[in-house]
Amino acid sequence: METTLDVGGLRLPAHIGGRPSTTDGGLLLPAGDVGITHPFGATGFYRHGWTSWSPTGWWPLTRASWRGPAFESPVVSASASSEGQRPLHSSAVGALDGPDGNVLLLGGLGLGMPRIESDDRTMTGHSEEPTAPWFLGYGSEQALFARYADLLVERLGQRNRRAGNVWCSWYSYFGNITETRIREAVEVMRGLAFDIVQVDDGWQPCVGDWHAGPDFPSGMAALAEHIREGGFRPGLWLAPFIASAKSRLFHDRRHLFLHDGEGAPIVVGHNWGAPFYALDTTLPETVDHIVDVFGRVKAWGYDYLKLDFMYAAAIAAPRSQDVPRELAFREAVSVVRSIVGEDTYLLGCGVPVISSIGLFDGVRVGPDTAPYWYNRACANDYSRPGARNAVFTSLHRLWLRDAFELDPDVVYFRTRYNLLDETHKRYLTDLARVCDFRGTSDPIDWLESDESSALAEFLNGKPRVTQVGRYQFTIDGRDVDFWPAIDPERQTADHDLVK
Ligand code: 9PG
Repeated sequence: METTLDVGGLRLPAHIGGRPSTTDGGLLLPAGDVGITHPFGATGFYRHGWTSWSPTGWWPLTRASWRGPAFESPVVSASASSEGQRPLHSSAVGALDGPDGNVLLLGGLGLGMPRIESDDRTMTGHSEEPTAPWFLGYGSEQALFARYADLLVERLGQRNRRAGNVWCSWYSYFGNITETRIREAVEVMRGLAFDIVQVDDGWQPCVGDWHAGPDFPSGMAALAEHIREGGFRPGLWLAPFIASAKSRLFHDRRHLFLHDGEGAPIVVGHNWGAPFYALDTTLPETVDHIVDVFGRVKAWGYDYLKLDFMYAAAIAAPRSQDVPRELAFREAVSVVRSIVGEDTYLLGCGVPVISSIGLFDGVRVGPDTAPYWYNRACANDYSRPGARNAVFTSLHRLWLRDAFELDPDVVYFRTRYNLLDETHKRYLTDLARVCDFRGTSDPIDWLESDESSALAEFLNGKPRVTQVGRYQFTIDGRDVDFWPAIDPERQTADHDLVK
């Protein structure tokens, strides 16, 4: 129906699916397409990426280059190209900057892949499965995003386990881990305030084949035991819903994978020197496989699991059961939860973020950090590894803090093998304080003594954080401004971050 919406003192001409109702902070609009005419012109647009790694943040509507990860284009919308998207689009929630400091927020409240688009005159909402209402509000940014998060939590649930301080192997050793390296890392960490020692990618012979590889001759249970003896809880990385073209699983059980209409398995990404594929998690035989894998992992004694590349279970594809794709993803994660139990901490990585609410204890809310600020070869691609990209997207997802723990990815104290300068490192550690989630990959024996003291202080700190502006905080009374790290004008120039 055509109508005029009264929201937060604005009167907005709109086309909506039925009668709106009022709720705290704004309006609920019934399921169905939404089209709103706004008076703000070419203002700032808040864009939310579908997955952990997808670019998320405020962006001028006039700015052309906004690249998402390649997999997001066919996944989120068949029509969007991966570069120079017009109009700007967003997953689940979008917002526009008003001239008086308030924002206009439109957010989907369900799992049907809600999508927002905006240009200088309109903001529209569309879902693949139009089953849930929308929240629309005009008001203070922090209050409105918090209200939207509450509405999501009411519908999808909430987890409130704490991970504690995490050491993870990825950002120092990458895929080159061995049993010996992890054991040595544990030895030098003894007595430090880490809670979790998490073994990342590289322990398995191949992505898809979840058993100990040749560099882990004592097996994964023995390693978990060693980590526990060191005084830490053992954590493990898996990408349980994908398999590399090189894996035994893909070779032997190809019928478990998502296929296109012609029967060809769908490539959902390239990594580890080969394409990789996604399991059809709606097949009973796949469920049996997932139950097997996690039964084994639990028996090994890992109680913190970093589950990666999880978007694969939610890609657009024909499935053996015709379930909405984000629901298929949630059901598959629920199978994992039913096997590992409530006491296992599940960290979602590469997850569809909004549909992870209520399932994961913690969620990676940005792309990978790296021991460099950003990669000039792909400066406009905010989904790529790089400290700048991680700060940018994670900082724009703080409003999700009541839904799950926010993992902004690791910080660095080392100077060894590190191109980050002190300012860059400080942005990461301050981001971790703001998110209240502390992780690093620095092997303790790589640190100079002042660096290990700084790490110890970071791990033991309980800073008081107050947000005073979109990018401004006080941390234990110290003013912290992330704007220089965010400002798009400073990022793509032919020089590094202006300090
Ligand atoms: C292990 C890593 C680490 C890291 C994760 C994830 O698009 N990509 O090809 C892509 C590759 C790797 C990646 C993210 C995206 O990193 O975020 O912490 O666990 O896997 O392989």
